[in-house]
Amino acid sequence: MEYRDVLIVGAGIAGLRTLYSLRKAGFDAQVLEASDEIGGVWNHNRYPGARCDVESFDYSYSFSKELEQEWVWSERYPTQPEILRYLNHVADRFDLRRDITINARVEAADYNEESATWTLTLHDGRKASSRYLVLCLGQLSAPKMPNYPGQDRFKGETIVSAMWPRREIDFTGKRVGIIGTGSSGMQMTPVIAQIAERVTVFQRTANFSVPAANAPLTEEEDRAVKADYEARREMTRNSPTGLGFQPGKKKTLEVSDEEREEAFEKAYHRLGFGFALTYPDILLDKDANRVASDFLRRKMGERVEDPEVREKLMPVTHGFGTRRPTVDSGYFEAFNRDNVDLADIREHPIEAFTETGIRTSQKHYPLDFVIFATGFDALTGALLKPRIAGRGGVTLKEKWAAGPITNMGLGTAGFPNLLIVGGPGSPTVLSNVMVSTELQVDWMTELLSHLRDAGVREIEVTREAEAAWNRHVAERVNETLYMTAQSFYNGGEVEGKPKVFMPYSGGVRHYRRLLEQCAADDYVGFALR
Ligand code: N01
Repeated sequence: MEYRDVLIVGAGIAGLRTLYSLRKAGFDAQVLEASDEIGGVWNHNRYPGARCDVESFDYSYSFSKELEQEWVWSERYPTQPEILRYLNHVADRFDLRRDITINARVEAADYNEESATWTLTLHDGRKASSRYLVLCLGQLSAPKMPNYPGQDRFKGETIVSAMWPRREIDFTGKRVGIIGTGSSGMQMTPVIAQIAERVTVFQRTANFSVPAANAPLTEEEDRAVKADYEARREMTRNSPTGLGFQPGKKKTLEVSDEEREEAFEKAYHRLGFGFALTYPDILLDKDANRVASDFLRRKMGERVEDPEVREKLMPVTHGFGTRRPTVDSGYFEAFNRDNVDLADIREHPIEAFTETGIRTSQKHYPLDFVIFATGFDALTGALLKPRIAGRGGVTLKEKWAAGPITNMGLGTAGFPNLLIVGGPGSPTVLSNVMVSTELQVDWMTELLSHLRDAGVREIEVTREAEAAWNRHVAERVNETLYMTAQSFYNGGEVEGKPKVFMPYSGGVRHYRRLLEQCAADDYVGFALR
């Protein structure tokens, strides 16, 4: 493969955006994509009911006014097929495909200190090299599967939600077991329940959820947003989560019970994730969090008819928002159907898979399908899959053995000319990914342009800067309740993973200011040579 200025790994939302921006800035860039299709997680997560829980208008690129005006979203929350169509449209509309190589899985990346270049080795032995390497591998893209005794013995079909087969799967007349009750499990349950003969949800941890209030978008809504799209964009960029919501001014317990009930009701029925910002201290103060959690448990409970099932579906292990809540479409109501069961595997754990189903400590569930909606090795999983070797051959895996360390999530010392979009230490998973991604990509594009103009051939995060940033990430999270729960934010989802909080909880707006400040201060925290 030809030598390029920049090699980008991954053709998901971030990779496509990076290619667009770098090419526009005059760089010779190429994307390497492991799959045979672009789209990243939206290519792989094709399970029934897969949908984004950020509104369509906000879960879209802002770099082209024409694209903004041309594309028409059909629903308030876009489905996976619609997002994948959108990403393919973007790839065609901006002629990105000519610089995307599909079926190109990067297995290794080695930094050559003499030439200040990266050499990548693909799964089939092909090599590619470049001055800069930009990793756009996603935060929730390395699927994680359970390892129950007898899993291989099961004679039915096993499907991983994040590696959903492309062929049509017909659940008609079938008994389906769904393991996992995060966003994926909660989204697919009501949809599969409408087709399958029986659905059993194996729940280890009950989860908080706010109803999506999804609906088709009308022409009026489309016109209204497009008449002043920039105002909406500015609101998202200047909000803590990239979703356009500003936290309420008064604290949760400063208002009367009636006022709070009214505010919660309004947010619950309309705002999705915005519910968390009804008051500014819901994720900061445990009493405020308890009140919000109680409200949600009551509302979630009202959606379930059977008192025993209702009780089991109520989250008790953590406060609202300390683990990723979901925005669901009919999850709780699905349990009112005759063909949907809840297996509480915290109370009665799965003992083994059998040839014909799953045996818990309570009973045997005969199944034709088992779906693993069991989540991801979050934030670091995909970055540590390839062997990435920096200075002195030290690998990223070795460097991050005690947990990831980065400067603003963008890079790490010892790995010159390597940039990460959505890396640990960035706010990405705590925000609207689109907004964080565009922010980081625009910043990187300016950075690389500056390096080119200044004749710099090597850039590297300093040890001091990354140590200071990790301290800052830890200080900010200690102001919140995030560490009161085990979650994929803090390594709690994978046994043996370092238990450190990985995303930046200081908010998108603040992160944006820090990026701007860093650039204004001649990229302080990065050594330019
Ligand atoms: O994964 P999760 P997800 N035995 O980690 C359970 C994004 N996303 O794919 O909590 C039994 O949330 C686990 O139980 P526990 C979004 O950011 C976005 O659903 O570990 N159960 C949990 O219930 C989301 O937050 C959209 O006790 C096991 C579940 O599996 C993120 O991806 C849509 C188990 C995993 O939940 C992850 O969501 C979908 C085991 N061995 C996903 N191991 C959008 O709408 C794990 N579990 C944008």
